[in-house]
Amino acid sequence: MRLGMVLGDQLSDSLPTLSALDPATDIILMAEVHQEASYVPHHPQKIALIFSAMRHFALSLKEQGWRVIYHSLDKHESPSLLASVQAVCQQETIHDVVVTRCGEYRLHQHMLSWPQLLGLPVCILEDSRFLCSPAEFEQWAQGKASVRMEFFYREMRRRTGLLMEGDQPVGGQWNFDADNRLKYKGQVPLPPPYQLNRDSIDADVVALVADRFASNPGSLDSFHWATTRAGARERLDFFIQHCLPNFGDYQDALVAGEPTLFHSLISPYLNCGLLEPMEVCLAAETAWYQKLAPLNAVEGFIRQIIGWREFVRGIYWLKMPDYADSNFFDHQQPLPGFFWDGETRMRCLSESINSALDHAYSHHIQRLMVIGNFATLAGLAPKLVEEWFLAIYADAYEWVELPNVAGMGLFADGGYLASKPYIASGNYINKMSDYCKQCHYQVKTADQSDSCPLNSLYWDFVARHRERLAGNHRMAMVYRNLDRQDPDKQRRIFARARLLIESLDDV
Ligand code: FAD
Ligand code: DLZ
Repeated sequence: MRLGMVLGDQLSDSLPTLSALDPATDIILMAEVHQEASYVPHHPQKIALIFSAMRHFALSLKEQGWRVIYHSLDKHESPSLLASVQAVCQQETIHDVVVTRCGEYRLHQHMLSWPQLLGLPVCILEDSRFLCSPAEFEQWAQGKASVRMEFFYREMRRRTGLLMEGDQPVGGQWNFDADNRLKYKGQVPLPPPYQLNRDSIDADVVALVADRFASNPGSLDSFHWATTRAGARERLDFFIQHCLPNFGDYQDALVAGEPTLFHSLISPYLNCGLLEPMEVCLAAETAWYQKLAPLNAVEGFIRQIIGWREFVRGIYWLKMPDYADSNFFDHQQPLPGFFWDGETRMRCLSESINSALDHAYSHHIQRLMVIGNFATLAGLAPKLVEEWFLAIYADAYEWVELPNVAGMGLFADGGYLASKPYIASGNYINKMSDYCKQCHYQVKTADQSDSCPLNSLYWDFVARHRERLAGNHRMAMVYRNLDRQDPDKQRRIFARARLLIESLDDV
């Protein structure tokens, strides 16, 4: 008989492993294992989501007639996925093992050694739940010194037919991003609160995680993730009805006390398999055809999924393992303690990091223009920032986290993914949010002892990295502005930046 291993982020009925096997003769193995639960200090909500979703998925496979062996951490403690497979192979007559290509390089490499370690053939199937395979991406990227999402995205629009009229984009434009930059000032009501029903599987898992991962960073109190396919689909439907119409306009907005705004909160479900990219995009496209949401919202949303999501995955598999060592600016600063406890007087960071600690979620602009921006300007070591992002978000798996953090957030890859660093002074945060008016620091100055740290760090960063960045034509204006600064003021700005960098824990 054949043994199919289903991982915690492979919870899809369409998984190639399931299509390759026969419920009448073959076995499925799923295992909660110490190694996967602890290779970074995952947020307890992330572990609870994955374990509970795994248990629900195992149940649904059994209902469909599969024989499922399930190793739960409380009843059958297993150190690793391999150890779980070995345990089953000792009890059953297994002729070969079938897996779908996993999401992370470290595990993929390990699985390549499984045939030798198990003494059995191991068949690794391509993951058909993505719209572009690593081989197809490699072919597209071939010969390009750097890659740009926009051109990849157009290919994906043509390939999927989403929002297309023949070979042209509907509305005559591929990208409506320029329309999607409004500050939110209550122009439209926020979505209503979203309620989730919990069952005894969720309760058991939450108790287990509270007990076993008590010292991991982040709170379990507001565990708010759906753990079934039906729950994830309900969340998608809620988004389409209540959030999508305003998703585009306020996509980049930041509002104190409102960590989710009009965002979908579906990335954890897409990434663990409870939702599939095409069904999500079709739901959004249908809303446009039915005139329930405007084109700037629907195009913007679909672009995130068939564009950014597939694009970063392509980069990950193309560039690993070297990508994980990227450090273009040679940044070495340790992570300030407030990344783990949220205690900082910078309102923008406090809002974004506390959202992550409380909910295992922050939205894109919080991740990019607040946390990533600060990490870049303050010179934090990419490896430490990457580990934090991988640990803290419910949607974080290295294939999607690493290119977003190293490539988009930190420009650590020197511009392979992004054409310039995503950096900004407090002015940008003030333009897009209501954070600054409630902040301890003054956003209008850069050289005073109470000036917004982003302002001082911004100018210090661009000056410090002139050699690396001045040749980038998209940075030309920034360097012109730097060179126009009053020299005395500039000295004070740099002095303040140095003080800040020496005491990052205290900002
Ligand atoms: P929405 O804003 O509603 O967007 C819809 C969907 O588009 C998301 O659910 C997601 O699947 C997809 N999407 C949007 N942007 C991206 C992107 N840049 N890359 C991949 N998919 C995208 N996303 C993750 O899924 N896991 C991560 O670990 C992760 N780490 C990030 C780290 C940094 C520094 C940055 C800048 C971005 C990161 N992202 C990550 C991308 C993005 O921030 C999240 O996908 C998004 O915030 C998830 O919330 P949402 O479902 O409400 O998204
Ligand atoms: C993230 C995660 C966690 C926390 N625990 C498990 C687990 O116990 N068993 C499992 O099969 N998968 C888990 N996962 C997801 C894996 O880490 C993921 O499959 C790999 O990182 C590859 O993407």
